[in-house]
Amino acid sequence: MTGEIILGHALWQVLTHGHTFIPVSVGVYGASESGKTTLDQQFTTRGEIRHLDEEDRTHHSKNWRGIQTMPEITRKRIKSNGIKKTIVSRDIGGHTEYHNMWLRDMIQRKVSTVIVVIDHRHMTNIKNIDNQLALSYLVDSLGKNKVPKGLSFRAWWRAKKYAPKRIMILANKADEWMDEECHAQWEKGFIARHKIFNVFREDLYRLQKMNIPVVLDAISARYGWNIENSVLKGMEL
Ligand SMILES: Nc1nc2c(ncn2[C@@H]2O[C@H](COP(=O)(O)OP(=O)(O)O)[C@@H](O)[C@H]2O)c(=O)[nH]1
Ligand SMILES: [Mg+2]
Repeated sequence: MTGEIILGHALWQVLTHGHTFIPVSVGVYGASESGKTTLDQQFTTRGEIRHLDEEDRTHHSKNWRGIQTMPEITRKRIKSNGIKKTIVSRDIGGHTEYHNMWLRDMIQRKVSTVIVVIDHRHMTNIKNIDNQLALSYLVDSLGKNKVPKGLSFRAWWRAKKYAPKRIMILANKADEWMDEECHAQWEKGFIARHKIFNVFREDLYRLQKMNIPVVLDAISARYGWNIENSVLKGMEL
């Protein structure tokens, strides 16, 4: 009797919310210290995330063939304004020696949504181009259909045709760089025009040419501001 009720309930869940349980493969990439690990923890835990120090930076060891071992994949439920989704991602480091892991992750898991986490370091120091390098690595690789090391034969085959469905560029640490005027701009839906994104415009046009839609938004991973909302909104594209 109760069994039937439970089964009935499960069936009802699948029929009404089926799509929310189909996990979306999300790839989170970006320069070291832009806030990828904090974002990963925000998806899992929510609330204020403790400050992460140098010893918390994400690193990966190599196997006997000299290929870095991928971290575990984790599943997270996100919701905003009544929309729910399950996302699957893993937390990869941002140092340049890990850039090829981003590409491998994208192709291996057929990532449909790429999130590039940037911060405001290029505004506080125009000589710092970490954020620009991270994005152009991805754009270059997609443009050339670059095949990373360490793929299985099947994934290698797929690599030549792979492209994500959308790319989201999330300007993190908004608690530090967003002022009143900018917040008003964000509320009106014009955050894409903010100067924090100016250095990326060339790469954004390149993505447009590849028919990959790009969404720009501001977040604060550490304080949990506009996280789930921006990601779910971006996925509608
Ligand atoms: N102010 C502020 N700091 C943040 C935010 N997100 C991350 N951080 C800090 O930025 C540093 C790097 O974060 P981490 O998540 O380790 O970056 P990762 O190297 O990209 O994984 C840490 O000191 C975090 O506490 C944010 O939204 N606001
Ligand atoms: Mg990290």
